[in-house]
Amino acid sequence: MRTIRTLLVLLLLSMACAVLAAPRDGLRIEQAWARATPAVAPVAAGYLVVINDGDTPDRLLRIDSTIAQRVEMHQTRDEGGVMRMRPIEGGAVVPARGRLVFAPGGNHLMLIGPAHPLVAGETFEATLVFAHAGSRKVRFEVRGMDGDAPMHMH
Ligand SMILES: [Cu+2]
Repeated sequence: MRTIRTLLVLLLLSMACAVLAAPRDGLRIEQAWARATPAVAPVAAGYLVVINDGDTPDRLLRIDSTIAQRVEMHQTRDEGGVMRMRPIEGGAVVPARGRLVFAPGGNHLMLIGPAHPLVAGETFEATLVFAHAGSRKVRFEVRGMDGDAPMHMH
């Protein structure tokens, strides 16, 4: 009897842990950061990774933030040897059991018309709007400019 009760408690505990550990609707947002800007900059670049632990794909529709006039999602494409950037139309897909990556050299977030210069060490908040998961608040960390970062041309 005692053994059964112990087993039952253990079972309930493990279930509780599973519920606590389960991320809400399977999306996790990591490595949200933006690059520091000079005193006057028309744009700034931001990055983040969305990890989908679920079995259904989702779509990042838009990003709202008071840090800039607007935030665009850009993809980088090789067009005849020239790397060009274009807005991602219709939202960015987060594959099932996969990830959507915005990282230097590839897809990135373009902060058009920053409200103020981005200074390393500061943070700002943004809201990611997903087709299925709804709105998620994310805090971006501003990191220093490094010299070897590719210049941003549009
Ligand atoms: Cu861009």
